[in-house]
Amino acid sequence: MDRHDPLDEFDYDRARLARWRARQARDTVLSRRDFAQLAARVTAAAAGLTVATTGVTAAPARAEPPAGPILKPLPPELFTVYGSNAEMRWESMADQGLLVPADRFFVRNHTRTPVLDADTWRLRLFGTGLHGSPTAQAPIEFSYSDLLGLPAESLTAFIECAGNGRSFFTEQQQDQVSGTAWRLGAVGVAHWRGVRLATVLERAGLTRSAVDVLPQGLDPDFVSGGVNLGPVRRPLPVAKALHDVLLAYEMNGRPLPPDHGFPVRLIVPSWVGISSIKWVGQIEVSATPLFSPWNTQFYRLFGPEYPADGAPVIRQVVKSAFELAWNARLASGRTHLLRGRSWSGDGRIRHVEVSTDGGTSWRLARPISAGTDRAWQRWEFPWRPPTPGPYTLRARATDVTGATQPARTPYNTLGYLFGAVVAHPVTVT
Ligand SMILES: Nc1nc2c(c(=O)[nH]1)N[C@H]1C(S)=C(S)[C@@H](COP(=O)(O)O)O[C@H]1N2
Ligand SMILES: [Mo]
Repeated sequence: MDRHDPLDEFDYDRARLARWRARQARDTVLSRRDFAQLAARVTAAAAGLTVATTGVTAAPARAEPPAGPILKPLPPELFTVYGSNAEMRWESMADQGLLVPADRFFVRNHTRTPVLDADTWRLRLFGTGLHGSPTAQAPIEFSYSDLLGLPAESLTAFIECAGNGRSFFTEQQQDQVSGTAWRLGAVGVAHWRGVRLATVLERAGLTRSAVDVLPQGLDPDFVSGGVNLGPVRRPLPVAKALHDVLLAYEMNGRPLPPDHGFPVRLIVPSWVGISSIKWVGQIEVSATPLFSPWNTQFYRLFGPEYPADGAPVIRQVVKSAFELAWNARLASGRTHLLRGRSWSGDGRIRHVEVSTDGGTSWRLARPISAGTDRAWQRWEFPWRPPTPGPYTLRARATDVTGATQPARTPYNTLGYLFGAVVAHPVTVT
């Protein structure tokens, strides 16, 4: 890369500022002065102005902010990048504990990561499901420090894109589907901390007639097929909203990184990733059901095996993955401790079986540590490959409801919820 390429420099500067800002927030729990200074720098940088502050590189004049859709570094050993999305490489979890560090957590952006200022950020609530039916023009507001002042709760949960595993519809079943061709890396477990959505809804004056809430992101509008569908938003029933949903401001003990929703995102445990709206700016609370393209047009199951108007996509299904590179090379004549993880949107994993012979015979994997309802189960499986050559490894989990990964997932046009056993190729040398 040419160090003096103004485009690269501009990208780098913006990403660096965003990271500096997140670190600053962590270290000082929001020093107002730093935020104000940084906000001035970011604004100036976005406008292409030169800022006379030490340590900040002069940015060239530009009409459009050119930052990439994802701000954090995406080294090829940690990620596979597809446009505005980045998939975690499973081999990068081989030396990790239960949690996925933020540096390798997958990113799914419909557009791009916005750089938001926690000082001026507000969560706005309105709608017919709140006492007095406040309007969008005169909403009930919570600032970032209001949220920090409310009782905090933590939970360890996975977020998984509904399209995780989509490429296997084509690769294993010859089904033609549309969407990002994820393998199994559009999932991650983190420790989230924030305020229960229930707490905020109650303080905002939730009525007993409320049925749906509609959280909406502050990222740019999503344009699909030339049609502007507006900000990313997806309705959530009040029952779920009150049950275990978090308005999270921390991920793994630090302020949310920009790419994962800074300053505040929803965490909707066990449900499809699209429910966990990042950069949430407003929540409509309604006494009548709400709709958005994200529950009518996308994130529905369409296909010959589903009703004409589609079936809803709500919870994630049972899945398993090996902590191995795709086409990993393993030495013959020694025992390898294969490791992996399994998870389900319906609760903890009961057991995991592994096959190293094309699915003919299966043996139980050994669980590593206790499973939890909303995270994944780690497991290991000793394997001594008999002779060199190509092999396929398979893992098949069963959850607490008795649901087991099938051999085939029914086809749906958008390729959601691929839960079938995945054949993971390796080469023994
Ligand atoms: N505002 C907003 N929220 C969003 C999205 C988005 O593009 N914009 N993507 C959703 C999707 S489809 C998924 S799978 C998760 C991904 O979360 P992550 O990027 O933190 O891994 O965020 C969800 N929340
Ligand atoms: Mo997603």
